Amino acid sequence: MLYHLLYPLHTTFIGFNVFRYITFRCIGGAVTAFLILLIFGPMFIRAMQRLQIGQVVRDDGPESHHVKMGVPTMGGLLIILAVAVSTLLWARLDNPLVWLTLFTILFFGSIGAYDDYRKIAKKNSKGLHAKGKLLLQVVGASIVGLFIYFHPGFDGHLSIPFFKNIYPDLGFFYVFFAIFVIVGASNAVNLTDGLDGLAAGPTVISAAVYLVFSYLAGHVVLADYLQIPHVPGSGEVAIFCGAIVGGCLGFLWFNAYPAEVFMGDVGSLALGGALGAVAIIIKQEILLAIVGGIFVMEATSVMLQVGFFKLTKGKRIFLMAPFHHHFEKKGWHEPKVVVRFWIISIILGLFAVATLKLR
Ligand code: 57M
Repeated sequence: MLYHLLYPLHTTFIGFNVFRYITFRCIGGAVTAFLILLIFGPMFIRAMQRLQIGQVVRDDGPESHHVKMGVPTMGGLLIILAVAVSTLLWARLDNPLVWLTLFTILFFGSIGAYDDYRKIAKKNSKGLHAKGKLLLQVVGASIVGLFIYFHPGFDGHLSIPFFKNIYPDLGFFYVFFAIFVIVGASNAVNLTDGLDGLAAGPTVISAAVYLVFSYLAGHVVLADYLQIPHVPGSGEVAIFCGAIVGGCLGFLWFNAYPAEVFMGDVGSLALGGALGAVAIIIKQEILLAIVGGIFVMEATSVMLQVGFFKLTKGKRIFLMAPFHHHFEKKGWHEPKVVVRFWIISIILGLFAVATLKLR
């Protein structure tokens, strides 16, 4: 919005020229989202306490989690609000890709909010039925997939990190692939969100890496030089990524151990879905498995554990899945698990950036 309001004034005052630059608006978006969380976070937490919107902690989890009963949840509402407000303020509103990212975060956030509401309103309820939740996620992801498919200049090729000469064309099947990526990312972030700061940290790192890639993909010269797909208009998506970075950093301020607030499904499903959608939009889908390696590892640990558990009628690979619980059960303190997962996430993020030159 600021671009449309202030950039035209650059003929009167040259300083307004900065609104033309995506880099400047990315920083603006990140700072705005961060400040929204920092300023409204305490009010939000107090309101949730007053409304008794607190976490219902399952008693079959690690014992150290029992003290978390009643911690205010649904902090994701504030993250989504911050991301939406700062994207609307700093991005160009004549760009359909910006609206697509906003649609995704709101759609997946609504699924999560409904799920959280059911868990909180009916204490001890497991929330939305797994099949119903999956169906809604598939609906949301299909809309994104079809939008991309019918978007002018659609390209069904996949870009494979490290291999510049291998780019299989999926044609219409790209829509199904997009559904898989978005739904998978949404659920993987949700599974990861089980320790203080564990989902928000890697989300900051993933969004920061995608900020860089979105900017590069939108820049015809840089994209050509780095041999990555050029997606016209995707530079504006970098502003959305910047808002996620700022919003999640602001959230982390309160979610750091010992957490004063959890993001709830409203946050985890929305952020995961948003990361998946960005990966699809800028055609760096496979890269998400590297950047979001922590989310992939967490989801894989659940699949292995559940599969093995069913196959052997009760035996386990990990002491508990998702595997952050495994380390807790082994006696690691919660912040140690979280910081070590962050370290892995940072290394994976740097590795993902390195793929730009290693091809
Ligand atoms: C939701 N939710 C957290 C919070 C957060 C198939 C199965 C593996 C699914 C899985 C599952 O349901 N995962 C998704 C995980 C919950 O956090 C809330 O949920 C939101 C995210 N969706 O924002 O609102 C708890 O996580 C802790 N937490 C923090 N800090 C945070 O910042 O400490 C969350 C955020 C909170 C809090 O304790 O209450 C959750 O873990 O429930 N199921 C599981 O994860 C369960 N695993 C399991 O049953 N494993 C089995 C196998 C055979 C399936 C096994 O390994 O034996 C575990 N989760 C719990 N207890 N709580 C184990 C049992």
